[in-house]
Amino acid sequence: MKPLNKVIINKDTSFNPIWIMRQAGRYLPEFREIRKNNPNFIDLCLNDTLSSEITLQPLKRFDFDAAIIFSDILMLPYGLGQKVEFEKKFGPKLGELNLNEISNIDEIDFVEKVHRVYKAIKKVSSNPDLNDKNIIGFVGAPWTLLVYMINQKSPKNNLKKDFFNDNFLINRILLIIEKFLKVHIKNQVDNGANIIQIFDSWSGLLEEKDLPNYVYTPTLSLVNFVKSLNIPVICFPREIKNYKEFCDIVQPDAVNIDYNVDPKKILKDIKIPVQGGLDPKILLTDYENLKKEANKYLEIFKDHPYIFNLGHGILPETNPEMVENLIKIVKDFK
Ligand code: 1CP
Repeated sequence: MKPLNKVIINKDTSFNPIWIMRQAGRYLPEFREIRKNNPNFIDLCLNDTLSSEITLQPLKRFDFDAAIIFSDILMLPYGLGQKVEFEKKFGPKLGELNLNEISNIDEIDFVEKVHRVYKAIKKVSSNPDLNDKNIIGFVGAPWTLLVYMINQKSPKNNLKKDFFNDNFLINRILLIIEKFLKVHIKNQVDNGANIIQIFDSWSGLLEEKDLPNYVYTPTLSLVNFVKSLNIPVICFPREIKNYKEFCDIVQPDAVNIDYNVDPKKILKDIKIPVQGGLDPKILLTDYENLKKEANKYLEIFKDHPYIFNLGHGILPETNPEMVENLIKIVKDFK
């Protein structure tokens, strides 16, 4: 059995597997080297030779228990024909969203645009060195994708003023997103992904009254879909105020927590396996502090099925040596 499945399915508490969000990325010099010569980020994700190599980079250095495929949640709008670009120091920049156009996209058009992501997963999953590792496929949650597609850039500062103006449009787009997320998930699984993580990076932007329509209902539909494929599903409803309510309604197989929540409260409230929590900024401090903070999570969850991870993606300025230290701390704990 794969390490994450032992925890998620068997509820094994005798060890804590570890992987980290954005483990394939900018903190690694070998990634920056490839990135330097590949200025177009989407093209890089669609280059299955390079994207499979980037996926493997952190596993060559470190004893992680899972590979997460090098791609992006914004491959979905890209596959639907919306323009997606990444600008240095600015982040994602999306083109105008045309409902007529995305309504006319069919599954074949979509898969044709993104099939190289699946080819990369196939390459990674058929690598015998990864036989005892999980291969994590992922998608953005419908709400988070809706945010990028309508807002056309990161909502870091705020959502467009007229974001919620056209309810009809929003609900139509949500249904289209949900339909193609299922296509995207199915193809990742068919090519060897054996866990799916759903990233809802912007669920914290919503008021409580809007959660059922934008988060709970569409995410539940995806969670049920992944379960129907007999694959575990991990949800990350980042900065949601009520993780318990989310878990009660959406019922993922495991939940990733962000670094603002109190792990003791999570332990009390949540029965399903937990992943993550450590603030990525801790990796910018020193060994002693890292040990203290990592041990806090390991202690709190010592009798609860727990996958070690961060409370958000690793920061680009992280020293890879600190990742090495973290893995050792986690592996030596039990
Ligand atoms: O070199 C670069 O400039 C590219 C940086 C980068 C990388 C390495 C982006 C742009 N995406 C990725 C890869 C990526 N994105 C992965 C790969 C696998 C791994 O984890 O190693 C994953 C899982 C994602 C997921 C993703 N993309 C999320 C969800 C997680 C999160 O960070 O909240 C989101 C919101 C995105 C959008 C996105 N893509 C890239 C950036 C910088 C962003 C965030 C922009 C913003 O702040 O809104």
